[in-house]
Amino acid sequence: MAGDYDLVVVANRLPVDRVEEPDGSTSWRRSPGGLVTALEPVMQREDGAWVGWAGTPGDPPEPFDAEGVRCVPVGLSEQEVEDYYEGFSNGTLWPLYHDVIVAPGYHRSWWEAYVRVNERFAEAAAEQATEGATVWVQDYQLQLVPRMLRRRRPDLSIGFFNHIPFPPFEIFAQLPWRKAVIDGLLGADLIGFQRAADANNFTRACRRASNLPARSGRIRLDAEGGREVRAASFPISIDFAALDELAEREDVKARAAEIRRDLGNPEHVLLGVDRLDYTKGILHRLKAFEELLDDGGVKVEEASLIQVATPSRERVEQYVQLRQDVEVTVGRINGTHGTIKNTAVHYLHHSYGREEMAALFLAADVMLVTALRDGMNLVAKEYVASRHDERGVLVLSEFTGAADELGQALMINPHDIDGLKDAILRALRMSPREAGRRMRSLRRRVGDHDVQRWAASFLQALADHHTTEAAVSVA
Ligand code: ADQ
Repeated sequence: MAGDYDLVVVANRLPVDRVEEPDGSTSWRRSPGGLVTALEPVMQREDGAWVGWAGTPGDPPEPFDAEGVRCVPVGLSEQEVEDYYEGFSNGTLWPLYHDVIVAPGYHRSWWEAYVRVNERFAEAAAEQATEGATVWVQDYQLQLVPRMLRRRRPDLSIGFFNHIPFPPFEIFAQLPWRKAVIDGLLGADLIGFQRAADANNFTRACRRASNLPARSGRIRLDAEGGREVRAASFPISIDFAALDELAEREDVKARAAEIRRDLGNPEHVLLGVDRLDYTKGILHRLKAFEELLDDGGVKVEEASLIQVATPSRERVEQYVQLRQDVEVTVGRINGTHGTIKNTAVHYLHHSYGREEMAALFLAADVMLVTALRDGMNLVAKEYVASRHDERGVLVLSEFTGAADELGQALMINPHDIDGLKDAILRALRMSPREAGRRMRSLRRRVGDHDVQRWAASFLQALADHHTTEAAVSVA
């Protein structure tokens, strides 16, 4: 049964959040986030539908229209949230795909829930898509959907984008269901990754785990009449123009000045902004800052570190542990180095609106991105987009996807604490001239490669590939 929509996006979450109005009724508000921004114009132009979970367990609400997009909720039971979402997605795949920073759990009950829930998403997408439609599946929670969808609807053009890294085969090989995951993804026509290295890792996994002929990002499926799947990199980005404009607003600039004043106008403000996640290297960053205070490289009267850590996955064990470790560390640093007047680390376990985020970026002389592994890291790009004044220095981990593009940042290996300390000192002492030169180049890169361009280039590549394949199968 075909539906009405030419473009169907399938993602774990819908692009809207449920809000309770004062009169007790519920409404839907667009959730913050790059994916929504990137896809909204295309979705409105193309008659788009978005299939995803509404964020609360239980029966799903009926499909509805919000912000010009058809939203089709998929339901998850309480148990499925535990097994599919917190379990297999965030307790197995997330650590496995991020260099096993913590040990992944392998539980058959989690896998079974993952398969079942992926079927449900595929079913819902198949019902919405019109004959020959394009379906774009997002991220690691839904890797089986492309194959499940192709079985139901061979007429569709199917794309998949992985927002997180794809690990080297030696790590991926741990996964007891590795062949099923590869087969699930290969239901797509085009599989997009953040970095060329991720696409290579995937191609190699196809060869090693599934014995498939795969070369230069093309995987041939002889069992399907020689159908070819393409794997390539499409580095995601941000809405540069919107953030650039926001950071230029007088009220945002005034707020940035107020933040610095409230900190006591220190000479240097350093900033970290992350989901509270063990992949982000928050503890490494704190350790480097603490050692700089210990050995006098930085003085508490001169420098403040603001660490914004968004609450995340609070029911997953390793996240509970990380939060404790971060809070103990911040407490120790402030206890040792703080004075009545000066606080060394301002730790904020909150979410903020766009204006406040832009003001924080503008207030910071040095942005610290120290992830141990990160698909892209949008925060690095957001900092750059906010610095219309061409000031500020970005310290960036070489283990982020962003490092492939942002060569003018100060690159660091977060495991090398001495190297990280040196980079922080270098950032603090950098001449305005050098900082300006670097920032200009970073801004050019992000400005030219924004999220609109990312979405358009993925969809164009998918259309091109589908046309070529159709021509081959007719010939
Ligand atoms: P994340 O791991 O969530 O994304 P990131 O790319 O940095 O990491 O995106 C986080 C987003 O949340 C940013 O837009 C940031 O501004 C926002 N944010 C963070 N803290 C906030 C706070 N306290 N208040 C408000 N907003 C906050 C995953 C992958 C990344 C990949 C993205 C997109 O792990 O590697 O870049 O998807 O593909």
